[in-house]
Amino acid sequence: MAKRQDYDYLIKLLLIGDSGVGKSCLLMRFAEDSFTSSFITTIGIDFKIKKVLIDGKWVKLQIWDTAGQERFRTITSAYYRGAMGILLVYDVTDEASFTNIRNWMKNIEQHASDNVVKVLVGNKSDMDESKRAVPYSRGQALADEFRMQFFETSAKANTNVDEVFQSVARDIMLRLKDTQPDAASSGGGGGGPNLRVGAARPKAASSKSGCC
Ligand SMILES: Nc1nc2c(ncn2[C@@H]2O[C@H](COP(=O)(O)OP(=O)(O)OP(=O)(O)O)[C@@H](O)[C@H]2O)c(=O)[nH]1
Ligand SMILES: [Mg+2]
Repeated sequence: MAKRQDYDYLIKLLLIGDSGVGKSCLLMRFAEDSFTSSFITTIGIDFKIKKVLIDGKWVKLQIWDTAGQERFRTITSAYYRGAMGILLVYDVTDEASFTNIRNWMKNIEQHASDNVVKVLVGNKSDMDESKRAVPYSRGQALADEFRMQFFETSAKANTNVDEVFQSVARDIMLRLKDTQPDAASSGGGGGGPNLRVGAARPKAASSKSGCC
C-alpha cells in the first residue's frame, strides 16, 4: 500500500543573491538552527527540507540554495523555473549586493515563472550600525517598487529568519487556494492534498546535503 502523505502542501523555494550575503547561513539557521562564521562558498546548488505548521496545515518546504558566484550562473538559473517562491538576499553592509538586486530581478524575469512569489531580504542586521551601507528605508523602497515583502534578518542572531520563510510560504498557500480552492480546502493536519504546482525537480539535482 502506498505510504500516506504526511504534509498538506509541498512548496519549493529558491535563495538567490550575491556571494557572501548569507544565503546558506539563513538556510542553516532556518533548517538546523545553527550558524557558523566561517565562509564556505556554495558550489553550484544545494537544498534542505523542513516541515512546518502554518495556519493549521503541514507545509513541506524544499529550499534550494544557489551559489552567488557568477561562474555557476548557468547551473543555478536552471532552477528558477520550478520555484514557487524566491528569496532575494543582500547584505545590509554591502552596497554592491543591494545594487545587484536589480540584476537578480532581471534573472527572475528571464528564468522564473510569472506568478512566482518574491521577497526581499536584507541580511546581517546584527552588524554594528557603523558598518551599515544600506538603510532600512532603501530596502523597503526597493521592495515596494517591485511589490514584494521586505525583511531585514540576521542568520547570526536569529532575527526574522522563521518570519521570512513563513511569510513567503503563507503567500504561496494563499495563491494556491485561489487557483485550486477545492484542493486547498480539503485535508487535515496529517495528510491533505499535495499541491505540487510548478515544483518539478530539474535534472542533475543534488542530494539533500551535498552539492553538485
Ligand atoms: N554578522 C553576520 N554574518 C553573517 C550573517 N549571515 C552570514 N554571515 C557570514 O557571511 C559569510 C557568508 O555567508 P554564506 O551564507 O556562506 O554566504 P552565501 O550567500 O551562501 O555565499 P555563496 O554561497 O558564495 O553564494 C559567512 O562568513 C557568514 O558567517 C549574519 O546574519 N550576520
Ligand atoms: Mg552559500
